[in-house]
Amino acid sequence: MSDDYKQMWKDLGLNLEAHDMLLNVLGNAYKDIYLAQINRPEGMGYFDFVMSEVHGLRIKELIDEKAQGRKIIGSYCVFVPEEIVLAANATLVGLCSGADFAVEEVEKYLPRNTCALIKSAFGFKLGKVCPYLESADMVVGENTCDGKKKAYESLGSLIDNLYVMDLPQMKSEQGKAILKGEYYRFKEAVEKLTGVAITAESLKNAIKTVNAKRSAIHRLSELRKADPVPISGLDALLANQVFFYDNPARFTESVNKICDELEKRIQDKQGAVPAKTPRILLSGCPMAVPNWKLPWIVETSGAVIVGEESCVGERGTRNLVDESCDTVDKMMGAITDRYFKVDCAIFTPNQERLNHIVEMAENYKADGVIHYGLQFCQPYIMESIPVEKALEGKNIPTLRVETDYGMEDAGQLKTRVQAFIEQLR
Ligand code: BJ8
Repeated sequence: MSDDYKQMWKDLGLNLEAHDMLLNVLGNAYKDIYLAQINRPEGMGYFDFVMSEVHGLRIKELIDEKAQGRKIIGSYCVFVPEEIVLAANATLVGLCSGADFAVEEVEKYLPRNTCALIKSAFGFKLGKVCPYLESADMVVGENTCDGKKKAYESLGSLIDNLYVMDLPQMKSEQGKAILKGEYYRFKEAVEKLTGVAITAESLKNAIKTVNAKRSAIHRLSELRKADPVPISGLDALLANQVFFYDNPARFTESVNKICDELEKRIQDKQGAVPAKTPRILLSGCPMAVPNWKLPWIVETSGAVIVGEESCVGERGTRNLVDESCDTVDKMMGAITDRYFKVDCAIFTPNQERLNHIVEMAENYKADGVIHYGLQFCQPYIMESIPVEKALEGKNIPTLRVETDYGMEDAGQLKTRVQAFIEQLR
């Protein structure tokens, strides 16, 4: 690592020793899992570069933006509208992380039976290892599951710029009104932070930018319906993960470039794996970098992942904001309409999600579904039972998996996944 980067991390207040440790873990996992793959599209070179510079060049870009007066806003949930952030001339970055860190310290703040995603957010703060978090001028927490909701009360004592967004729990008209009210409150907070008043023009442009980013991901997803599938699930997941912190325009361009290549691969019947390889749909909790454990197990056990029903995947990216509105109020309404369709398991009842999983399994021609629940995640683990029933009703085999970020259960998981794949053949 260059001395410039070291100085930059030091200026951000990172613990350099702990941060080096984290980068080593990340680099080794990437090498073992990603660079070990064969038949990768050439366009994935861009994502290899992004990952090698994830705490380097991208952070430097953010610091340069800050020097020019632009604000950085961090978020832990796909309910935080990037459109509003961009329209106020700020940058949104995802903060969820997929690795355990500073576990002992974390357990001074949170009970042991808290999901790994929440613990990891605390670990990255307490260990002082996340340059995204440390460069954020505002961090948005959202009242989704009980774990996050209560955790933000403690996180507020560690982060002085925490903003909490309330969210409804039911998909009713009142629920939508709550969300809309919260989006207006957020708009005001962002305008106050940046000193920039959002106009119809800036909001329209922001909607177009985010729609373009989501459309590129939709295009990528569409191409995964082919057999042989032209890209591995691991690579597609990586694109979905990078979605949260790359520059939006550059990300869109890079994903579209890969799609051009994948279209050519499909014409040539060239796959990331041979035709007729068992196809898996993953469904459940989000997988943040570097949480690649389950996809890696699946794809080294003779199957390929063809879709993710996840917030780091189709649940987070499907649906665009209507671009035809011409006033800020109408656009705020269109933004609310789009986000209100996100079928997170915190909603009750949540039939929409069950329908969407069945629909995805059919559309992506999945031979089976693996439902992934993070240990202690009540909403998704409870919902995994109705999910399994809905899929059983359509004769789609399902495997329910509960795990965390540790590797202790990798062997046992692999045995279960292999047996499931065997049953699909
Ligand atoms: S919209 S899925 S990103 S809340 S895994 S912290 S649910 S106990 S992450 Fe999420 Fe927004 Fe919903 Fe999506 Fe709680 Fe479960 Fe932990 Fe979770």
